[in-house]
Amino acid sequence: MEAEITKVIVESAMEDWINYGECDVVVVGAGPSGLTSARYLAEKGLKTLVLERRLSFGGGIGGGGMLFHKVVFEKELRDFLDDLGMRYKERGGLLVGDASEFMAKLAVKCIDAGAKIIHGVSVEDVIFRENPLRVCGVCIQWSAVELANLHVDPLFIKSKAVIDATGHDAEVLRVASRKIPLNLEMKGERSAYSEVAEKVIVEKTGKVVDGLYATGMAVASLHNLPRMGPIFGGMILSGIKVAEIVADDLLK
Ligand code: 48F
Repeated sequence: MEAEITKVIVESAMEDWINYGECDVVVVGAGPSGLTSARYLAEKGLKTLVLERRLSFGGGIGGGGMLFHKVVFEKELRDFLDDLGMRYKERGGLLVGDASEFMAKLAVKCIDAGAKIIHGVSVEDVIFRENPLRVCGVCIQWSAVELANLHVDPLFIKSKAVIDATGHDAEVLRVASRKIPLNLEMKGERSAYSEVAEKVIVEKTGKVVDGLYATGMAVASLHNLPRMGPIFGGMILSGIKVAEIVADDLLK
């Protein structure tokens, strides 16, 4: 039986890798903005792959606020949370719920919509072409290799769109800004100003260059926007917005 276990796992995994070697959208990071964007893209019928460095979902959700296991939302998020099946209470003009429930339900919606999520894989670079300049995929590596600091060449995924949903570090934008003539200046995020941050992060969400898009805190790092702490309305609305922009570009 052991031989069969190995064969079935390796064969099935290889089928996925071959199938997703070319896809419509690669979402880098399974935090709130990445899971939300992937869900909406998959719902629109786009072949969507989420690559997540860690072996878990949710990015910054799981830590709640300073490890208190709760996250908050603006009241405008009520319909979104109801659709998610998320339980919450209204308190102090905000909605509050369990971080664990939020990340689990975001992930379930994303997977049920048809997005493929693969854990333990890190995006270390992008693929680009010139004339016209565009991003057309990512270079990937096992996170274990990255953590072990081994010198191992990456493999590649071709895609029509890449979304940086890597959070505060904006890793995809950062590597692209160093290696591609994009004239991108990564200014880094600013100190906390929650109510402003929640709005401008959504306003500034969108395309960076053909084939490359940003959502969530990566947008704050790119545009020098303030941070907001453990309130998640902006992350969700940013994920929905980037999905609309990418779908408009790919389905037109
Ligand atoms: O950090 P993260 O939750 O990003 P987000 O969607 O949400 C930010 C909030 O959690 C919070 C906040 C606002 O409320 O301030 O911090 O913008 O999720 C980012 C995910 O991307 C993964 C990382 O492990 C995390 O799960 N990630 C980061 N870099 C890479 C990556 C990479 N190079 N390759 C693959 N995954």
